[in-house]
Amino acid sequence: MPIDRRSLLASGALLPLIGLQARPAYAAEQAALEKADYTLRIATGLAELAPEHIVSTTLYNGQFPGPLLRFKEGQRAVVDVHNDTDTPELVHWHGQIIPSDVDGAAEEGTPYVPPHAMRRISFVPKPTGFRFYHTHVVAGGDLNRGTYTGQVGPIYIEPKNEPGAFDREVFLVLKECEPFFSRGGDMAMDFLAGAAIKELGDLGKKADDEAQEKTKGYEVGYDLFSINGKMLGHGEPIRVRQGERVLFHVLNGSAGEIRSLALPGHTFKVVALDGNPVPTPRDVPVLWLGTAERISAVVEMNHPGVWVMGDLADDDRKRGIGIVVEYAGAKGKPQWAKPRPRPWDYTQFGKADTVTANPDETMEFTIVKHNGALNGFNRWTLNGEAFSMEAMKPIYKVHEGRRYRLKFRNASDDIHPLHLHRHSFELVRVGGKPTAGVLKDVVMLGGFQEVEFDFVADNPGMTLFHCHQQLHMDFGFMALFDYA
Ligand SMILES: [Cu+2]
Repeated sequence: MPIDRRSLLASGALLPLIGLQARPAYAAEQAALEKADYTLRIATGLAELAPEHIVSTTLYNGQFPGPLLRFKEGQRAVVDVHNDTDTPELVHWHGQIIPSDVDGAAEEGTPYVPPHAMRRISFVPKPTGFRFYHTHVVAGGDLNRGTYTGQVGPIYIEPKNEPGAFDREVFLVLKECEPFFSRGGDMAMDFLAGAAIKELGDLGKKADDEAQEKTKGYEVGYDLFSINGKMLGHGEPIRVRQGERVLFHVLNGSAGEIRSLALPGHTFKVVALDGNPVPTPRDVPVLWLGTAERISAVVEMNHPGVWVMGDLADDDRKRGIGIVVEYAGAKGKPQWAKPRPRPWDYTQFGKADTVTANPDETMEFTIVKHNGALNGFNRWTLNGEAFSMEAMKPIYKVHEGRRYRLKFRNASDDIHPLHLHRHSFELVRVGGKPTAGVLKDVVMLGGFQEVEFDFVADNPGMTLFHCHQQLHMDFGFMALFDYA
């Protein structure tokens, strides 16, 4: 009797003999028959932020921001990524603990989606909560590439049991458009808790003195700002009823800006940071989010009116970064009032008992800015080394199962949203204060400050660490970890 492949595979008893060779072929065949859970199509398109402001950029499925993708905990997901552009693309599944070949970073070995081609991606989504997806290509000096485009979208990974202490969920994606190069910026810098460390200031001054270029490098500014793809006053308002508890999932989808968000007369009860529930939920008047950070916060709608929920920066809010919140029955022009400033302190959401497990190893990184060192762009070094996109060398080795403490010392005046791929980390010390129990994948490090966080090496494979400011990561601020 001739044995064809089908009957061979159908005969369970033979499977162990076929072993590893036959399985991938079988899996690929099965996958081809399977319908993808989601299809993402990367292509240029138009985003109408307002009738007078229509932007041409690269989008997912022609939408800005990209569609909300919902996954289920523990349930394998299949996503087809079509690249209709002329350049290679990568979709990064930010904040998920998944293998390197699907994570979406070339530095980790994820294959690109070639121009005018499709790549099928499959992974088991985790951890639960608010995550997001975005492009992970290098932009360098091209403001039509990378996260300067409209390639960003929210993800929610549904837990098997949702506590659900809210009436309604609203996702907010904060994002800028029309980037341009400038010298110097006007970003808020004084909102983080903690004080500058003199030694780091001295190190920064030394680097400034040694720099051949005496002018600071380029920064990126933006003309237009949006929430959920619309400038303030141009999208649908968030319609609420008195007494409602609204759970906001806020994502800073910027390429490099820090954002704040306030709703006059209301407070946010922060319940999760980067999608991970915090040990101590707290009421705050203003949310602060570094690039790529997410905050989930409940607002009790107990102050009827028509309000502007917006950024504290007047210029940016006037150019679009806000959304109207309208109570049922309320009328009139949307009102804005700036809340009194209060420092943003991650440790307030931590455990009262601040004892964390001891690390097996500590690694220290000193961050230095070299003004205008790369054709007018600032060059960034970690312990004297700028990441080389050519060499892509994993300098740092970790051992599976061990707990690592990473200590970052910032000898620059910039705030850096530090991001570790494929792992969550626990904050240990921020702005001089110890903490425990706050799990994140991005943390802002203040100018001339230090931050310490721990991660357990529990997801083997190449692992990228970088500053989430596109302009910083493209000019040296990256490091690659590999499992020994
Ligand atoms: Cu940075």
